[in-house]
Amino acid sequence: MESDFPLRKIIHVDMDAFFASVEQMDAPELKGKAIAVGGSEKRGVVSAASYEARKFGVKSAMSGIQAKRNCPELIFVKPNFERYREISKQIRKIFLDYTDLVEPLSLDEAYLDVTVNKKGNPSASLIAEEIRARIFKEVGLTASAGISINKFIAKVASDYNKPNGQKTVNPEDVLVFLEDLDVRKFYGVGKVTAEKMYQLAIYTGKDLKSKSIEYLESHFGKSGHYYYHVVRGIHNSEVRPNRIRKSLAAERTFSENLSSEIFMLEKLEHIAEEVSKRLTKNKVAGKTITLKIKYSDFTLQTRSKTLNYFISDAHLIMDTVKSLLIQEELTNSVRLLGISISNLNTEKPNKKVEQESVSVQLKFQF
Ligand code: DCP
Ligand code: CA
Ligand code: CA
Repeated sequence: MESDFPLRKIIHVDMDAFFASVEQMDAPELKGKAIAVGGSEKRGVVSAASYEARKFGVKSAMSGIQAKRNCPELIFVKPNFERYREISKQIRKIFLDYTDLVEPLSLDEAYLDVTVNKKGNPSASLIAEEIRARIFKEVGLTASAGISINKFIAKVASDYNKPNGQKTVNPEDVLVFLEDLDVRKFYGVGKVTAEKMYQLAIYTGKDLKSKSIEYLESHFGKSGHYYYHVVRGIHNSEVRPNRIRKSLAAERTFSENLSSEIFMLEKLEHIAEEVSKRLTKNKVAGKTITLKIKYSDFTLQTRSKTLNYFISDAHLIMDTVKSLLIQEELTNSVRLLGISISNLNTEKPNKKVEQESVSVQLKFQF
């Protein structure tokens, strides 16, 4: 193991079937039942599926219609984000009893650096046990955890014994663990990249490790550099608490691909309103508007425009989004649209973006 840097003890905690488990906890008649949060049997997309529903192949991002087809007894429940945020705060409070180095990745998961911790407990595995037991007792939900020397391995390991389990990858086991790992399980390797790797006969960490950094960079660009290192157990990214928000975004995946720009504009208006609402809530405004388009073949395109003034109003956001949408013809039908706003007025002004500028980038999702 190459270790020119001190070994850290990182825990990744991730709640099990988060939205679905919350709904089952709050409505006991849903316990033990196949439920889907979000979508309906006629339209929309499933956000979360209970473990009972997963047995029938119901998954997040699946259309409601398909989900009902797979599982006729499926019960659809409306999401209640306020409630998920409340629970997210409760679990974060538990984490903070152990360390201040807590980096939330989303509402239901976070990295914790417990190398030095408030309990003086040298065992990260025991801390993870304790945290999971407290989440169960104090919140009423189960969580899973991964424990290892860096964020990447901890994240991958938290899925290993899911649900309600944990997995520790000790320093001496890191290299073997990574070699045996299917590249589809690598954090940062999406569906498209995984397919590309499979086509290059890269199926496992071991295959990945046999490739030179030049080879990986030539096929995967900057990410190649990342893959080359993480597979060798090198991932120095620190656990960063209270990351200062650099952007705000909202997006929607559609159950049917869209090809008409009129329909897209209608969807984008809702997304712009959501972004605007969140900007207002956070008392910020931004200058750079980015339109994200994921095509039906999973390629991802982003188009951005930087204004020379800050905006937060939904109509103003939409004006820019419209110009970005018509800027260039769409190459395919669209499965996801998103809007993000960055260059927020909470940041120090950046000289480079003071000018109005437009940029287009085409890349694969990873
Ligand atoms: N979510 C969503 N849309 C998606 C994926 C997830 O709205 N495409 C929401 C619902 C999930 C929550 O985020 O409950 C957490 O996502 P996870 O990927 O962690 O999935 P779950 O917690 O539902 O399941 P798991 O037990 O596999 O972690
Ligand atoms: Ca989860
Ligand atoms: Ca998660």
